[in-house]
Amino acid sequence: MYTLYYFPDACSLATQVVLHELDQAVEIIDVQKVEDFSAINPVATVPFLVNKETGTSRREGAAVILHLLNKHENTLLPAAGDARDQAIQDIMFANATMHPAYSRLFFIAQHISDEQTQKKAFEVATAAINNLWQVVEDQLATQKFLGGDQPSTADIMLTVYSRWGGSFPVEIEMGPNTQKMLAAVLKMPSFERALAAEQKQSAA
Ligand SMILES: N[C@@H](CCC(=O)N[C@@H](CS)C(=O)NCC(=O)O)C(=O)O
Repeated sequence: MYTLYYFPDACSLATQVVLHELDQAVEIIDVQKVEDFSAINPVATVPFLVNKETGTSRREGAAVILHLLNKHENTLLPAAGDARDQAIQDIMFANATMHPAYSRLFFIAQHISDEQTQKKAFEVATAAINNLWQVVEDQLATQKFLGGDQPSTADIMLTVYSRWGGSFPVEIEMGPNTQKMLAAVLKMPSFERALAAEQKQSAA
């Protein structure tokens, strides 16, 4: 049994989806309802995962997900060889390259108030994001998902980030292969369940 600290619609949503894929029980806690989250996680970022049986905790999205995939039997991460290396590369691409590219949008909206400077910054950040989605599009030219025929962890992570662009005055461009991949991941029962759980918590 796990406790997952999350922020609605944030990258922690991917961790919750993975937990459902692994059939692991999870209680989710919205950090906005926690009085002093930095006392629990000094870095104050989500996802933050606590194993309720051992009391041990994990932070950093990619490390949290790899910890879960190494611990619980699954088909999301190939067991060995080149396929496993590629899957880990895809996870790191999502977490350490695409996520920070989107994070710039949040930073610009929060910290750049001059209209012209903000517009220019959004343009530069959007071009970088679109370039990364083109990399995804090219990788999906010969396969439905980044890992092959079935959704991989990286597909789940990218789908979570793809939902963020709508909150900003930017035109994010995704190719047809990417759009099909995202639509398929959005329909996964584990993804729908994770979204519903967050919505239920927010309403409570
Ligand atoms: N390197 C961290 C970054 C995670 C991250 O930026 N999470 C965002 C939500 S998507 C967050 O917690 N932001 C709040 C903050 O940075 O204070 C990870 O991969 O877990």
